[in-house]
Amino acid sequence: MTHMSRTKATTRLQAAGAGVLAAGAGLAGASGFSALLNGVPSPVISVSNRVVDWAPVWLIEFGKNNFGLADKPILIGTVAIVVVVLAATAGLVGLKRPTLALGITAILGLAALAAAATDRTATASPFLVILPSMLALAVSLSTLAWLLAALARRREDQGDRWLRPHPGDDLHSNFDRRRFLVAAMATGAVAAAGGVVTRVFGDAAAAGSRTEFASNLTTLIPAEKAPPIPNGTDLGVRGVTPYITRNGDFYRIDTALTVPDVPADTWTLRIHGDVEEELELSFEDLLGMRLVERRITMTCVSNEVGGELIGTATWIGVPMADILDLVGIRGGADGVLATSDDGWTCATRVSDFYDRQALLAVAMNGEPLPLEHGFPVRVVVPGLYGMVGSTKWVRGMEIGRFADFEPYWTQRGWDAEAPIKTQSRIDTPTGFQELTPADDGSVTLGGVAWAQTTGIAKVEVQIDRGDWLEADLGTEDSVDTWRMWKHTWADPTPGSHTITVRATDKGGDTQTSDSARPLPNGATGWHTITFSVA
Ligand SMILES: Nc1nc2c(c(=O)[nH]1)N[C@H]1C(S)=C(S)[C@@H](COP(=O)(O)O)O[C@H]1N2
Ligand SMILES: [Mo]
Repeated sequence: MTHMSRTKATTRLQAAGAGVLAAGAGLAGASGFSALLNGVPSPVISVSNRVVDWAPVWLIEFGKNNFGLADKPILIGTVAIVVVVLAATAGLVGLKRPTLALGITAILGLAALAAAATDRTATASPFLVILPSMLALAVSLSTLAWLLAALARRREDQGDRWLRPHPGDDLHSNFDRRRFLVAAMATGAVAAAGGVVTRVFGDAAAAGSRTEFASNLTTLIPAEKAPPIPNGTDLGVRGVTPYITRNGDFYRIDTALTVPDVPADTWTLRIHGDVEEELELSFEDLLGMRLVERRITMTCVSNEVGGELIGTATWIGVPMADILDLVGIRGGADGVLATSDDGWTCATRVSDFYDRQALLAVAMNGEPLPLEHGFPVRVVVPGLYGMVGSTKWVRGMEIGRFADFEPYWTQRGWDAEAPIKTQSRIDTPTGFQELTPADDGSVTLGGVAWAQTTGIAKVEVQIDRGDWLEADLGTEDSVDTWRMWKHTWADPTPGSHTITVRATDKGGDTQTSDSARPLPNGATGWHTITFSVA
């Protein structure tokens, strides 16, 4: 490489770096600023929220099923990478055409501003909501202009120098290298300061509120306690999910990229529409009502056959029936459109809230609701997939005609009504696992089956396409929870095998073997595992 081309390459790198630095300072500054405000997402989050709302259904399903809890960081990371690439490009373009570079930056900034202005998760006033992206725009434009100017000065000088017989001994170019360095360091400092402020002030106010409620929770005695879990409910087979899912292991599905921050003392639930009397409940009001405790298995409509988007918890809350009785539903109204703090919506039939004994829940497994699971208050409806009933961070309920509502997922092609389908899952063995027979030569196969609000009557397994064999069932705790099953294969032959499972509910319906994808109302088909015996 010649001296000149090496200098050119360095200059290009510096220009790209200048673009990234300027964007980084703008976005980090904006994120620090939004951390200081309530209900104002940072520009990167607002843009990511737009991606979530506009993404095609297949992509969202792919994310939920393949990345699980990591889908959110992966999305935000992807948005960040795109920003870095665009910002580096703007910097490079700026070497020759600074005005164009500033134009590109301005367009990106305005796009972020538009995303912020239309962000459904923002709860602050529209003016406050666009402040961080305006700051991002101002900071990245000014720092980019500064950095490019410093680079341009250097280039001119170096251009002169290349014409000289002895390059390198130019005091002037050393001075300007320093000038660029100073500008770059100042920009970097703005970015770092934004990062620190985000770190220090970005914590959810709800976290403190949750800790406070946790210490009062022990004094909260439900009027109606759940009966103890009967002996034999959990069969204790190794490798099978525990009967009660720990909060930390409970699947999480929602459109929230940052968990809505709702301290209990600011929470209210407004119930309006076709009601005798409009009502606004505070958290204290809710705790003053009749609390009941129930074990309920929740399931996501996106759960694939054999999937893990399902879990069982003990919930404490106020029966939705009591709430609806309190407001008095006017004749003709048969639906409730619930809205969450982050603007997600969900429609449920009034009859489902009554018949399925839905709860407005405040506690999950003896703790306040975890922030990701809806703190301080969420709905839980037994027997309905989460998207059509179990609103987290619930803030509003509009009573009206079910057929008139167009909630979030219905707008995206999912069914308005989605009762949970009877399903069964093999937990042990896992795919291609090699099982070692016990001392008596047997191997134990096991898993869970569910048919919420109906109950499981029978689970059968089929080994290597042989006869269907009835599995042993755990004791039934409640029809609203899953039921454990196991099958002991007394004399397995060494080598490769398959096992298939199917359940029959108490209505006499056996799971269909037809396989269907989750869209639009839940997956069907039998779970099959290939494994081997040692
Ligand atoms: N506010 C809000 N509530 C929501 C959702 C959401 O995206 N936003 N997703 C629903 C879906 S699709 C499911 S399956 C359940 C999941 O509840 P969990 O995350 O506590 O398991 O929440 C439901 N409630
Ligand atoms: Mo879901």
